[in-house]
Amino acid sequence: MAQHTSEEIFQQKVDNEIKIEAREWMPDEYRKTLIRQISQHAHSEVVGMLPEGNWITRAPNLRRKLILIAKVQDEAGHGLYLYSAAETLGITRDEMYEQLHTGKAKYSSIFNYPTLTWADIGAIGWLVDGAAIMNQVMLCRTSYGPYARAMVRICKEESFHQRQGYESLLALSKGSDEQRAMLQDAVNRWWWPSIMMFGPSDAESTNSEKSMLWKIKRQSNDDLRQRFVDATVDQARILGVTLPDPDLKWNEERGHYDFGVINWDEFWNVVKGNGPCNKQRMNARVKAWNEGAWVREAAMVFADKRRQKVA
Ligand code: FAQ
Repeated sequence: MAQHTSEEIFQQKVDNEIKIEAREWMPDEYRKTLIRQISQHAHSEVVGMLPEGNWITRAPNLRRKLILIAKVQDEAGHGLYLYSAAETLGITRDEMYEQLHTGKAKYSSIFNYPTLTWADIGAIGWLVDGAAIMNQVMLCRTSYGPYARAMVRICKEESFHQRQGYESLLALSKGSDEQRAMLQDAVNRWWWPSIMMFGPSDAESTNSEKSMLWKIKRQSNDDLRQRFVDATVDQARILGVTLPDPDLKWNEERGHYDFGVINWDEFWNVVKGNGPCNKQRMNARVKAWNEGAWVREAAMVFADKRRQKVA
């Protein structure tokens, strides 16, 4: 009988939709790319709290404030599930934070844009959470078990976030001329960065080939981006806003919307740390880490004391 290599057995499991679990053999590159993607995803959730947190004290009424607080807390929770999933692969949480704080690990480009008005909070829910779900639904079926299981709950919460964002924009769309203008301005600023969230084009994506083979990713960056555009155009119509792309039009032959050329220079500039808020975001995270040192220390002492008591 032919002997199978560990790599062949691993690939067969992936091909047969059997989840890979933490203690099983996996190629080093699979482990590495999962740590990279999951930790960057976790960092995105945590940094993603900053632009929204900025509006908690200024939400227009109590209901909106409660919803926003709950949403920001959800994002913290998503970060924690994801850090835990990454830890199962043999990296510590401190190492992941270190990578974020030193700029070695990326986080989503989208969170380097400012939230200038209340409408930006709705636009984040509608467009940013909308793009996030479009990308993340496939991750519920990703080949690595702990990541897939974390994503099930995250997607449920993200889809609620998307709907609350849309509902809050719908309220603005029925409001005064000023409110409608604020809504349009937010959509004008968030549309292109949301399209960019899906990452570079398939031709430029360095990780996709391996990630698709290993079923970490199941759909390409460009396919997901197209699905997002197709789904969003009708929603914009209902809101009564225009999308800031003169080339956006239905293509009967393709059965999809065509859209304009993405400004990839802007995307890479933001990814490399030169976006409007990169420095501000990183300073806020490093400050929170430094100022939280006493909490971590106190928690460790408390845990040690409890352990001693139990023993
Ligand atoms: N920003 O080869 P690919 C959220 C990097 S969570 C920055 O195509 P891959 C929730 C990429 O890392 C949003 N960098 O990479 C929320 C790679 O560099 P590396 C985050 C980006 O991994 C909502 C290089 O470019 N979601 O929004 C970006 O196969 C509201 C080449 O790219 C996830 O992380 C970008 N946009 O595909 C929170 C989902 N795109 O690492 C608060 C999980 C690409 O080799 C409020 N991640 N790069 O140095 C993924 O699905 C994938 O990692 C992609 C990128 C699709 C993001």
